[in-house]
Amino acid sequence: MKNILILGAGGQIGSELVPYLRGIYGDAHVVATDVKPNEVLKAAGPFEVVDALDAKRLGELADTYRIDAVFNLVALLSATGEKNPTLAWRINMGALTNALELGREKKAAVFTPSSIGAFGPSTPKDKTPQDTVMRPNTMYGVCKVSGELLGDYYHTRFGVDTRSVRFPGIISNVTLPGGGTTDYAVEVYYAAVKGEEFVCPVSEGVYMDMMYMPDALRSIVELMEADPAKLKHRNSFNVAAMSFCPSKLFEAIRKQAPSLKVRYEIDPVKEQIAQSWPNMLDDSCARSEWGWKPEWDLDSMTRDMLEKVGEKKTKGLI
Ligand code: VAH
Repeated sequence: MKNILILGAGGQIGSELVPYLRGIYGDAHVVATDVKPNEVLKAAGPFEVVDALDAKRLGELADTYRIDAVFNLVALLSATGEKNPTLAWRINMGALTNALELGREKKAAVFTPSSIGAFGPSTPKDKTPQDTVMRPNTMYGVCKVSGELLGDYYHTRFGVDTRSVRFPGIISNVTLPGGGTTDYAVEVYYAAVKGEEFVCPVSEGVYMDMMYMPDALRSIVELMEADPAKLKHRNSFNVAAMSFCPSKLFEAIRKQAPSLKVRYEIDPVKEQIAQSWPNMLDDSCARSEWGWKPEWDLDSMTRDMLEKVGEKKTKGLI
């Protein structure tokens, strides 16, 4: 990859993926785009305001910057998608279709994340296989399964180099996530640092796969740089790092921030979604086909999150 175009660069993943990629490939080789201005991303490299649904404008940018890889991060997340399913379908699938068409027309590789949200209540919950039943009951999940099928179609039908991972809930300390079922696992660190009571929207025993952002960023580059001859799968690889429920997370935080106070106010939409997702994925295919291996666990992530979010509080940023 020499010139990468990022769609949806201002979101939770994009705001950290852009600087991460610029550190590897060079600032001028990573073109960040988002539907709204972003001074932080613009300060360090090429940034364009563009709607990912505007195929014509995307084609012009791909020519201007001689793009050879497209990373599509545009998504209305699971809980938001249930509030406006038709909008979620239009945005999520419109952006992905444009990214895949760019890949076909410009002979560019295409990365777009799938999610544990692509699985549903009939999927085996423990050690969820790479290839298994996928009947999600959320619009987000329907978009993710459809996206996986489209990604494989563009590869087999048009030879586009499409690759993807099924991300767990991603924990990060730069940009807060918005509208996701796993957002609680990010928000609680802010409550712990600020000494505020945390109101948890999902029940204490519901397990979900989770991953720290540094592992997520590395998984994207390692997959995109992997030898294509070794890939038996493409869209999308199970990747896993840790699995926990709210009570396990709060226990880990209290080891370092003992005064954390929590109460539960169950959000029925988030609870239903969380209960429909797997407890822990089997990521053996990612490990064998391109060498995936997580580096962060719950305790090391918690130490780093409390330190980084604590620094934001010290600087008056939160
Ligand atoms: C969500 N954070 O909660 C996203 C993610 C696996 C969860 O897809 O919708």
